[in-house]
This record gives sequence, structure tokens and C-alpha cells, in this order.
Amino acid sequence: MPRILMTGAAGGIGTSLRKLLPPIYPDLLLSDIKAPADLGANEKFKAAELSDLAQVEAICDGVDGILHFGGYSVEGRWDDILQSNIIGCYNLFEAARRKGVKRVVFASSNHAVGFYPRYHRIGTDVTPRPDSRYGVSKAFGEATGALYADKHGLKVTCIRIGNFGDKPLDHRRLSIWLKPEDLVQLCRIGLEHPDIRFEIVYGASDNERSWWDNHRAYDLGYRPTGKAEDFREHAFAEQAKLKADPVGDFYQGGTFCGMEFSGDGSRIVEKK
Ligand code: 15L
Repeated sequence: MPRILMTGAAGGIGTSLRKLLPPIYPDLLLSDIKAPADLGANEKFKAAELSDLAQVEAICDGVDGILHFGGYSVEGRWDDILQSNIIGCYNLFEAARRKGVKRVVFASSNHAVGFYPRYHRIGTDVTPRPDSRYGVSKAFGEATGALYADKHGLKVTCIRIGNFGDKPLDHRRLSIWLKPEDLVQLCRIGLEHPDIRFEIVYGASDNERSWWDNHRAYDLGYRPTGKAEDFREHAFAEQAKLKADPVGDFYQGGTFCGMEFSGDGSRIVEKK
């Protein structure tokens, strides 16, 4: 029975996966800076600060595979992103190497490529176009994962997560929604598939309006069950409550692109 470590156990995704993973991975070790308030008596938890390598090594001890959901999950001040997502992510891969962990699944994000326009269908092999300091940290994590895969033989899967949740929240999320059970499928591929060396996949359900070519995930056996269009009316009703955002509505990364934007607005109408 593999021992799986999940970082970020107290965060949004971690909280949901704490319920979905135990039947598949009964030996699940949870970690975060602080224990989740509702930690069950049968859940195993060890606290760790990701920016402290010794603490990260301690949680990797005896672990076979890691689901790395820890770190900052939205745009933030540079120093917060630096500590949690740059230093913290490096520490995670380095601790995994030192402790002989075999596999890491890294929670990357659509914001690593958020500055691609929505009309542009992209695969996982495009140049990163981060839309935020947070997006830069996710591109860094993918690059670090590639280094540890190529140089040290760690089996690494980066999931560029769209928007995780029970239903798509607005028009943009109809293209990038990820149903929790579909994320579990992708985690299992990363932790178990025999062909993994270094992979990047999109964390998206079976969404008709997707902007992403996710064929590699399907080649690895991914069969998502979520369909964003089933929630179309809800998403449009929620969208109607939002203010127009000329930058965010044009690019894949949405509001992350519009935030602090002082670039060339004339490119927004350009289609090539
Ligand atoms: C993300 O990467 C964030 O973690 C999440 O909070 C959402 O903003 C999501 O992307 C999104 O793009 O909707």
C-alpha cells in the first residue's frame, strides 16, 4: 500500500480531496502549515512550513508519492509567492529527491499560460505566458519538476488546474471547470501510470468550450465525467452579475490578467 503525502490539506482542493482519496489511498498523510479544524481521528497529519527545507524533508520521510497542493493559490505579494510557491516548491522537489520519493503530482495552474487569448487553442507544449506573479510561480514549478524528472528520475506530473469546484462559476469557467472526481482521476494517473516520466496535463473536465488540447491526458487514460455545459444556465446567470473586464474577458486567465494591467490595450482586439 503506497504512502501518499498531500500538502495543502487545509486548502480548498485539499479539503475536498481529503474526502475522496482515502478509499483509494488508505495510507494518506496530510500536511499544511496548521491542521484543518475538522481533522478526523482517523486522519494522519504532520504540520510543515514549505519554506523550511528540514520541515519538508520530515514530511517526505517514508513517502512513495506526493500530491503537492500546498502554497499560495491566488495572486499575492511577491514575498508571499516567493516563500510559499518558489522556495516552497523547490524545497518540495528537493526533499522528495533526498527522501527517495518516486512520484510527485504538482498542482500547476491555468495561470501559467493565462495571457493566451481565449480564441487561441493551446496544448501543453506552448511557451508559458503567466498572467500574474502566481502564474510565474506555477511556470517555475513546472520547470523545477522537469529538472527533477530529467536529472534525478523523479516521475513528475504537472496538472494545470482550471477552476476546481462543484460547478462552473461563470462564463469563463465553462471552458476551464474541473469536477473534483476528475481531479482524482488525474492524481491517480500521476501516482500510478507506468508511462509517467514528466508530463503536463490540463486539469479540466469534459468541457465543450475548452481552450485546451488535453490529448495527452486522454492518452494516459483520463476519462472525465464532468460536463460544464450541464451548468450553462447557472454560469450565465452568475456572469450577468459581473462587471465587464476588457482585459480579463479577452484572455484565458480572466481577472488575473486585468489585475494591475498597464500594458498595451490595443492588442486586445487583435486576432491572429
Ligand atoms: C487558480 O489557479 C486559483 O487557484 C483559483 O483560485 C482560481 O482563481 C482558478 O485558478 C481560476 O482560474 O478560476
